[in-house]
Amino acid sequence: MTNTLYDALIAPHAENDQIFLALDNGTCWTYRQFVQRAAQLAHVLRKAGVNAGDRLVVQGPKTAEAIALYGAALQTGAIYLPLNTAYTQSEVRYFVDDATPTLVVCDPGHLDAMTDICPCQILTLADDDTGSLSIAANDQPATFDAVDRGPDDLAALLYTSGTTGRSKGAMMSHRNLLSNAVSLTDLWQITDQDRLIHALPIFHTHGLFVALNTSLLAGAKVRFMAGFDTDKIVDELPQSTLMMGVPTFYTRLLGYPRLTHALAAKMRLFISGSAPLLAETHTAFEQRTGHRILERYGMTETNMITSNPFDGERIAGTVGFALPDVEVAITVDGEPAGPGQVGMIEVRGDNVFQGYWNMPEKTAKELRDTGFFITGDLGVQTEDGRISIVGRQKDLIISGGYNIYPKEIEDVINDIAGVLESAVFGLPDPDFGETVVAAIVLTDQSLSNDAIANMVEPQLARFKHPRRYIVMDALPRNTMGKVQKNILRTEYGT
Ligand code: MLC
Ligand code: AMP
Repeated sequence: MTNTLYDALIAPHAENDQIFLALDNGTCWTYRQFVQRAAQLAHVLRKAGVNAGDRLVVQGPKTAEAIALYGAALQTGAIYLPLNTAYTQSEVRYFVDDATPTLVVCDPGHLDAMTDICPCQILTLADDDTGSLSIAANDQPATFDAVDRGPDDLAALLYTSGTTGRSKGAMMSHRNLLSNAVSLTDLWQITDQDRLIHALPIFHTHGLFVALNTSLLAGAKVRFMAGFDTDKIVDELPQSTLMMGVPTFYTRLLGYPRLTHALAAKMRLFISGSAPLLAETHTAFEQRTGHRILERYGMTETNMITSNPFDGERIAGTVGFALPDVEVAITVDGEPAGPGQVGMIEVRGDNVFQGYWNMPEKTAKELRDTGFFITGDLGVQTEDGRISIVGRQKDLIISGGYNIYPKEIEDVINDIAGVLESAVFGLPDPDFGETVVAAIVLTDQSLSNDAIANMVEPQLARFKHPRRYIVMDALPRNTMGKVQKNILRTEYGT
């Protein structure tokens, strides 16, 4: 039997007694314990009827047990589908309806809400490991024969919102995930001597695949934190060698007086991605710590695409070069752009996903027959291949590393009686990079901003909530009738 990801990431650690996860409460899991726990959980999944190709939805706490559950999903051949813990019931309903999972695992506090919307079986995962999944696993055998899965079989389904408002499930194969983990581990020279500060959520590509698949491949130690806490990160820096974060991590660390060269002396690499890192953050961080942050660029559908070099020059404001096994093309109207010419960033390689779940038309629009995926990001490339992202063709806000699609919020606002139309856009924010603002035109002038917020907020995760509503007589439009969000951004951006 072979199982591409299990064989590469998990099986080699069956007798490894080095520390894998160092937890907030001071306890640790060795690699061997992790492998055994994953096997126990795999038995529970199988008893719950989870077979190869079935979807396993997980919306739960960030714990070591949750990582073992990811390992268990790989072993059973299930397609792992993690969900942001901030999603509301109505958001989760869409994912469950679309993915038709065999099993849902959720926090015990969400069990009632989940029962209302899930026709399938539900088990719970608690932050103190007292959920029904954990209890059922305790008396299971500590070995499990991994199910046969090849490189082209699906390992994960990650939902990513779209410009049309409906989220799309990006189908990731074993090959997609493994090829990227191998490239990154090699490029960033991650080894079993590393200790990674892990403060990212584990329901996105960055915290789950970039951080954990590379650590598993290298046998690195992971300081696994339940969330981002500046104090705790500063405490961990002297014992650690590696950190991966979104730009907000770095701006928050810069606001901290204890951050000095001496504190980060043992660190060998700080990596940033998921959102643009301002050149001023890059410079200020180097002045304070002596480290040049390595910025890389990626996407849910493609895993990581480019990276600044580990050994060569890391240039602020650029995202570096295509990874060794990834092709990047910059195109204008589908034709190659010249050096220095702005165009669409397109990507091809083993890293590129298998298409959108149940959405062949959407897949065909974004994934060319040639294998190139159209990212929606605009970039330029120098003659020697260094890439800079200069904008986005897609209407997208990135707040603290979370993608927010304005259309999804506009749809909710426009459904409110008394609202004629709305335009949601991003304004610069010192903490999150961008913040969400909604311009609205009313038909009922008595409708207050608070009343609108009260109707919008239960339907959307907190990070998507507009932080400001601006009532206008009319939205600015061009001669074609298209709303000009650039005018709104300029007018309200100061
Ligand atoms: C939290 N809040 C946010 C927010 N995160 N609002 C907008 N944008 C965000 N990103 C809300 C909280 O609910 C809270 O609401 C308020 O803002 C302040 O919260 P906080 O305590 O300051 O936030 P915190 O919990 O510290 O979280 C901030 C953060 C977190 C930056 C640590 O957002 C985070 O971990 N972001 C990383 C996202 C990520 O992993 N992205 C990778 C996607 S993969 P209230 O009610 O208190 O006002 C990808 C591909 C690639 O993009 O290339 O990697
Ligand atoms: P997601 O769909 O959540 O995976 O987010 C992917 C998007 O994040 C990309 O299409 C880019 O727009 C953005 N992104 C990721 N990394 C970077 C980066 N280093 N600089 C600028 N934008 C980035």
